Amino acid sequence: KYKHIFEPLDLGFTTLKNRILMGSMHTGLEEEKNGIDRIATYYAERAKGGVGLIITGGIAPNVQGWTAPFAARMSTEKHAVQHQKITQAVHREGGKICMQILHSGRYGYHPLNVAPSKIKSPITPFKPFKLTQSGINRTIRDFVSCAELAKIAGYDGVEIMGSEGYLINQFIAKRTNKRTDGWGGNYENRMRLPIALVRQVREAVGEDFIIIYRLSMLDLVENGSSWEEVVQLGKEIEKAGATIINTGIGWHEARIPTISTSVPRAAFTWVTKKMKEEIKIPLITSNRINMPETAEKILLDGDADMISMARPFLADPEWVNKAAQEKADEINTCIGCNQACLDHVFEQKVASCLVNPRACHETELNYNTAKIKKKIAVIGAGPAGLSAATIAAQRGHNVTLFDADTAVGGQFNIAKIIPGKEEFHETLRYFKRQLELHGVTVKLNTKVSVGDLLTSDFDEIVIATGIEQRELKIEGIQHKNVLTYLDVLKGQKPVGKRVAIIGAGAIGFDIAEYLTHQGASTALNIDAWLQEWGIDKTFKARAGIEGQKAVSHPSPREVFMFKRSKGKFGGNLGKTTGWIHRATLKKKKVQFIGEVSYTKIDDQGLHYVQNEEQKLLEADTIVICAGQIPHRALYEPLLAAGKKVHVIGGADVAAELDAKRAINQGSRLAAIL
Ligand code: MDE
Ligand code: FAD
Ligand code: SF4
Repeated sequence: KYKHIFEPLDLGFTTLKNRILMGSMHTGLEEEKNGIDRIATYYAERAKGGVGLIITGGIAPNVQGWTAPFAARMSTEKHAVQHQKITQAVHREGGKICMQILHSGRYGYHPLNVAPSKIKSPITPFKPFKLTQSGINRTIRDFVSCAELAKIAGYDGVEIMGSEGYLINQFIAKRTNKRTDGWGGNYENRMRLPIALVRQVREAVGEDFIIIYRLSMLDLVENGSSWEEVVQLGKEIEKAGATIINTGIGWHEARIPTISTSVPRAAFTWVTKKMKEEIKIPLITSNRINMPETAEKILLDGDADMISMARPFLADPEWVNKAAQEKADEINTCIGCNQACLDHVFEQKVASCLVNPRACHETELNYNTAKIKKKIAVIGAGPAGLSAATIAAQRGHNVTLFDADTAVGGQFNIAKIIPGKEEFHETLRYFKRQLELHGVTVKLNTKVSVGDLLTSDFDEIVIATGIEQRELKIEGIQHKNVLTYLDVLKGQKPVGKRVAIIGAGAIGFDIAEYLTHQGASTALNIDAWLQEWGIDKTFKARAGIEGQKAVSHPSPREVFMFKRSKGKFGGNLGKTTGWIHRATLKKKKVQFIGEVSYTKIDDQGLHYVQNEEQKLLEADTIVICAGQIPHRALYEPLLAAGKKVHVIGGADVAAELDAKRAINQGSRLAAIL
């Protein structure tokens, strides 16, 4: 079925067994105690899962190139010997692995960082030192030595990170390179560094070593490269001896989303396709590709020679084997949420995956066959209950899953309605298939009571009953114009033309996106999405954006968001996605009204106080998104009656967007039941 995915790629001196690349991801394990052992297990599991080639997370060639203080670096033989554990583990499983060399330049989150010019990035607090000419020569030597050490470490090759706005990009773009010497000024000078790096690395490592160059094909920042410049560099990189060119889209400081869930699947493969007209060596495409159908179509259409997927391998190490066996419906799909992966990494925590808590925790979290087979009841089929039930059953237990609703999924059935959150359907599909595969008995439309459980003969009871909405005490809260977010999303109650949202947490933001949107979600339509973010598809605009106007569909209603606290709206949203939600609502002209206290709601609308001044927002609908509390009425009585009972997910701790915690807790409990 996926003929193109499984066609080997002959590189001359070596052959990759299929067209799937596990893209580079820094996981934070690199810097952990026992990190090398943990990372070796993590990569080996992906190699065993059938992936054609793995690229490691970025490893710095020297201290200045660190992403953060004491980040992983390959600059001594000792480092190389340590990494042999990783390469041996991958090779034992029949895999291949390249090491990414990443010099972060001014993105380095530390005071020793360097760049072509002394200009601070908007997303880091540290102003870089300007590299001197001899500093540049030393940097090149460090890259070369890093590649040689990677070879000693047993890697099959290296990837030179030339995208995402890191050091190499900083040299190439006028935005960050204001030098007047031989490394700045005209384009020939600005692209000297990457060409020198590829050429000198090739000379040092010989012919039978993979060199991938990650080329920033669309910078998505002002004063980035034009398409002609990108092509010119691509050709030079090919000449300098690269084996493969990988696609990079957008700098980290770009204010256009490139990998989050609201980005349509395969939204940027048209860029790689265009480059294929210019370059003879194999090209890899990337960004928001997460299922075999999408990958196969890209290859079939000739947009690229290989597909890079990174996060999908956190979500499911067996992705490739499942595709090979035509079991795509068993793939645990990456939903692009960033909640446990990129958000963790940018907060300098070890990465994992919302849908697969084992990711990067392979040495400590395992689902071994249970020694004693038990009869287990799981009450509530939201993400917490689903993960607990499926893993317990996978381990051999006899599991019954109850839910009061007509379908499994809990709040995910509501989340999937939000435009840009369509991927949540995949998680539901995955769990439904797991329920079948592991023979869980599912009892829907069944509201379970304490009495039911007291008289039952279950060995263990897992309470995963989710949340209740927090009640707000405002005069007039019972007014007919007041709705809760559940009335709107689940009840589909009609909403007026002028809406006040009370509460600006994550659900408030989701509701605002839902209410300001009409028609099909742009997350399902690449052209509409590109227009919404002002990205030029004709390759005329510099960096894909200069001079472009973002055109979003106007909102069908006026929306006003209120919160009581001080500070930035959406300040508690995910680190790598919060800005996207803020930008989206600004495009829809949502107004943010903070530091208020609510007085009352009546026929006129919402009365509130701001800056000690009494104010009125004339609104025809007021939507309450004022938080949640755990719904766990079953727990205490069962505990008191001496039952073996556990509570997980929202029923344990109610925090707004916390499927990460729910699935993690459900999985970890099921692992030890
Ligand atoms: P923030 O709140 O968005 O920004 C802070 C303030 O700066 C302003 N800002 C800007 N102003 C002008 N021009 C700009 N371009 C610009 N950018 C930001 C903001 O408006 C804001 O000002 P305010 O509104 O408050 O007045 O967020 P932050 O600074 O806390 O964090 C920013 C992020 C780094 C999280 C971020 O921007 C990120 O979300 N960008 C997108 C990243 C992305 O999705 N990239 C796609 C690929 S990911 C990848 O390739 C690998 C990443 C992992 C690397 S390691 C790589 C190798 O393996 C992680 C290394 C981490 C080391 C610390
Ligand atoms: P729930 O999903 O609430 O499931 C509880 C289940 O228990 C329900 O199906 C209910 O019917 C059932 N139940 C309750 N009582 C009984 C009973 N007595 N008998 C039988 N069944 C019972 N989280 C994220 O991490 N990222 C997001 O992007 C995200 N977006 C969201 C968007 C929206 C609009 C909403 C509403 C939520 C979102 N969430 C998100 C939150 C996430 O869905 C919850 O954290 C998660 O669903 C909690 O899982 P749970 O299994 O604990 O509870
Ligand atoms: Fe994908 Fe979310 Fe898992 Fe990251 S945490 S790998 S984005 S599903």
